[in-house]
Amino acid sequence: MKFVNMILEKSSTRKGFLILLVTCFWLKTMLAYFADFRLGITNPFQFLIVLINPLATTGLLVGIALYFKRARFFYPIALLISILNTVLLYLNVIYFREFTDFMTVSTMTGYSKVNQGLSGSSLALTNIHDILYWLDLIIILILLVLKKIKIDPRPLNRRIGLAVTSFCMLFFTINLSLAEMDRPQLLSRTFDRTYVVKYLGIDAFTVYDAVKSQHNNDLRATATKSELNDVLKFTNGHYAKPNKKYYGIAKGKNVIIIHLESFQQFLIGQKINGQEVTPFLNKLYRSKSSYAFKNFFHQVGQGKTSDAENMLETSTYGLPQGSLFAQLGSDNTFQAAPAILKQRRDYTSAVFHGNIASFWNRNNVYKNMGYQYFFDASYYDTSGDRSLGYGLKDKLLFRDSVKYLQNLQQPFYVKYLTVTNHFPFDLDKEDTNFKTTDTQDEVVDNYFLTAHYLDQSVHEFYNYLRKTGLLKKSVIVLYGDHYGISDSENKNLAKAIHRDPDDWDDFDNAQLQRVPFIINIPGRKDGYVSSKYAGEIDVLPTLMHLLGISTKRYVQFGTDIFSNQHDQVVAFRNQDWVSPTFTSISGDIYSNRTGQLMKLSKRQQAQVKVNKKRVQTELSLSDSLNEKNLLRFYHPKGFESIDPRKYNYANEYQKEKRIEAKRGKQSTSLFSKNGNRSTIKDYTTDAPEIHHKSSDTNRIKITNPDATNNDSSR
Ligand code: GP9
Ligand code: MN
Repeated sequence: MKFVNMILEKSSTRKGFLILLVTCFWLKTMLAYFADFRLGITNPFQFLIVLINPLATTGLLVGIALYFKRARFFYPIALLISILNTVLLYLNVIYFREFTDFMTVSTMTGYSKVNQGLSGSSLALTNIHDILYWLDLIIILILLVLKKIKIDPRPLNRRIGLAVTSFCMLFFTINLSLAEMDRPQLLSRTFDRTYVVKYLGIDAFTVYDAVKSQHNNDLRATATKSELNDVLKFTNGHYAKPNKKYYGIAKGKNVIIIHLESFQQFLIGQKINGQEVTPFLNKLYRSKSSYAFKNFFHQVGQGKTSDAENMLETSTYGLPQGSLFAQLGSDNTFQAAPAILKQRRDYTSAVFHGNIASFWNRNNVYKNMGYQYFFDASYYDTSGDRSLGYGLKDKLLFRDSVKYLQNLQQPFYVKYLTVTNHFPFDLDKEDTNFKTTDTQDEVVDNYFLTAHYLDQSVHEFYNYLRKTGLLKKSVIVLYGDHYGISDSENKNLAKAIHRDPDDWDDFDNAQLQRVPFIINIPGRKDGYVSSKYAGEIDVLPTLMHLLGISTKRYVQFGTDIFSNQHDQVVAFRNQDWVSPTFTSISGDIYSNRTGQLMKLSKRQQAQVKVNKKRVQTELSLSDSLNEKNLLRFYHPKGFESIDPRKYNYANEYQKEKRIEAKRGKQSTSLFSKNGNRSTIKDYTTDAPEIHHKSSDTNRIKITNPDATNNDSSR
């Protein structure tokens, strides 16, 4: 009682009243953080940041009341701000329960087509403890009415208002610096909305998102159709017509894209202590049924995996800063592979990925791309040692996806996003017995371990494909999305790959941006390793032509690699570029033959100028297309716009089963074709985890990848 009286007494001064409001809001935020959101706190430092992050913004907001002298303004304003702040917090709580994501400004204003905001179902999303979000305000109001908390008529000096505002701003700066220490480029890269909330709180996230979406909206509002014409002029002029020899050679086949996380070309054929690191992929690379490319480059920017996905599926570039998926993907118009294949050849599309759906904003982007199914971490048992930093281990991803893969209608277009071979390349001891390098650089040594593990994972999956007959009905596309070893570690890597570290320079760094690109069409006998220069931007037109689908009508920046008109100048996102002859780094031109800086002849100068101009034009037109969302003005023949509201990634398995049942004898799923028998027993894996008993199945326990903080380029 004494304690209560003390609080009542203290709260009867203006200062005490504000402290009471801030404390209550802090408590409610903690309730949301720990009972409702899943912020993925992975270390004590993050825990500390989470504890302090609501303070600066709440103080700043509630502190506005200090600028009002009269009690009849001061009190209502302080209360109103607290109520509004609670509304924002609570809406996010409800929203998170439904979408495992935070509300963006475009969702709130109804601008976004993807998330319809909260519908009639919101009542069902309430929880008994929700009363706690409101109880404090109700009690405070009652106490004010009953005059238990007394109105203090004495105004505070205006200087106190200024002092509080300045202090809160300083405190916010400290908060932001701590956040950047743990997660460099937090705001410029926008990996995941969860990150921003975790480090800066809901209020800061909302303001940040509002500024960003205002910027996007401005760009988009002023965009005109004529800007689209500039893009069309370029892409039409750049179009490379298909090579008859390859056009349609994979017609009607299933497409299986295997995204090899952080997998670089130098791994192919690499031996460590006499052992091949990736024996299976090496075989596939050289197989007579594969078209493989040894001068294929990744072209990602800060959006890393998501940029690679975007290029592969839309043949447009990522953005100069940040991730296109995260920044624009929720509201962008895409004319992407899943939609085109559905509309032109009735393909079913699906993504299998063992990380949470909100990472890189995939849950929203995939809808805009027309993906029909998205099997994210929630579809797998990711408990215990089944997952590592970025989610389910690869061997388990491939194996546990069979349950869903076998029920997809054929032909299908599916993408496997692997994760285990990701920085910092952690792997449990039980998952490997590969004897790796001893470079003293743990990152380099571990990289070979996880790459070896990935190789085995793909091998096991291939065995399954062969056993079930899927293999010969499919074209399998394998590619590395970007580097795993960053430039700062390349010198340590040099030793391991038998190169001289003292001789290492920017030219060598650029050459290491090669990643494998293998198109495996089982049954073909004319495969080869091509030395043509190409990049991720070229995959979509290449693949579509193999499937016998013309691409002339679409806006695509890449060109079919098999075409005689294929453009071999590969643009990097920072405007550097490589061609079969030159490598351009920050304007310096190296000879690919000698690896040395070149003195250019007149003719070479002219060629370099042409290449440079093309790279710059291409990147800037791609940016204008995406930043201004110009594809909304473009209606290629037969392309039906995607309405993301028609897509929903809940209950995917039931959805598959419903379609199977509806189609009955016409069902083309592997399961139906197999006499309604499961093919899971055709899957063999040596993954030790499947023999473990785990107590809590289907719980996402993925830790966020914050170990990456020692390298801001990741
Ligand atoms: C996360 C995975 C990794 O889901 O795709 O993304 P990255 O860090 O490589 O961009
Ligand atoms: Mn990646």
